[in-house]
Amino acid sequence: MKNRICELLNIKYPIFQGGMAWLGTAELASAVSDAGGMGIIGCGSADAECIRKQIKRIRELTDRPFGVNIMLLSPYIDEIVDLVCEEKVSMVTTGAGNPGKYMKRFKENNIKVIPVVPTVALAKRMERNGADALIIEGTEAGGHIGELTTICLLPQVVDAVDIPVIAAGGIADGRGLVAAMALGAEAVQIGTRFICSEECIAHQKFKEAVLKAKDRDAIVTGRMTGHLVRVLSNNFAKKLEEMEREGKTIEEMEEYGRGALRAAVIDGEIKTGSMMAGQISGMIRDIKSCEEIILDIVKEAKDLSKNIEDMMSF
Ligand code: TUI
Repeated sequence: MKNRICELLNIKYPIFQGGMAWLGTAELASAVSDAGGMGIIGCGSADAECIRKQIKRIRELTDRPFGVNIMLLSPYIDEIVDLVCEEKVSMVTTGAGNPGKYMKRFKENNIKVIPVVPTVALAKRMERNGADALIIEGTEAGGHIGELTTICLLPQVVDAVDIPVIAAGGIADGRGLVAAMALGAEAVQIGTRFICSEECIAHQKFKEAVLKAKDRDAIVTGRMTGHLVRVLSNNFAKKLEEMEREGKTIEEMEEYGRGALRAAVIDGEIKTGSMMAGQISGMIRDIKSCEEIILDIVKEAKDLSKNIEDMMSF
């Protein structure tokens, strides 16, 4: 049996790096691609000129395939879509919305499209619209999230579509890769683990906050407004909760949150900034190179699948 994701994208290992805003830089993405995975430049809310530079830089750094993650709530969404078409990027992933209205343009420009979907309904719709594969992201993930867990959403989407599915949310090691594959995924996408990589430009204080986090420290904000965002608990998260209790408007909370992600992850303001990270933070103990992270995951997964075969000899 061949792996359709590795074939589709011409990569060695079925491991994507999540397209994290501010952190999905050319340096991080090229390190992941060079190690045989799929490096992804994260646009977040950056403008097209900034992302054009990142694309130019990654092409200088590596000859391997890479992708661009388009955050659909970006104020620069139209110029980012123009940019990836102009630059003939080979693959885009999309997040935080429905990319339906851009599908035709992506396809006309030969761009493979892999939307992140949080539900079975959107997965089916994206398959009908011409998506090449899907990323299902469970609520374990960091940042902007849906309600369903990876373990429940993944097999339901796998059963509902014929295109390959990539699992995201709560995966950071070989056990996670094997589990995802057992549930029908053909690849995994990993974000939080790559924050704690040597090549990630995250502020040392943010990396240390991820390393220090325990199982229950990555909490969800925005339950009342329905705009769920998972962050490591701190004064910023508590203030948002308080604003929700006080019935502040979404606009007021957005205003409070503006600039908070950059403050935490780049400037190291770990008390007052937004430390987006997944539930798996509690399991991450060290900083390694992207190559080490990927090779460790692959080795652990291969060893584990042999052990499972033995355990199944009943
Ligand atoms: O996009 C993410 N995670 C993110 S994006 C981000 S930065 C940000 N900046 C400003 C505002 C909001 C976020 C931080 N983390 N993950 C992928 C993802 N996509 N999670 C959930 C979704 C999603 C949600 C709804 C995808 C599609 C969708 O469709 C709704 C619809 O229109 O049907």
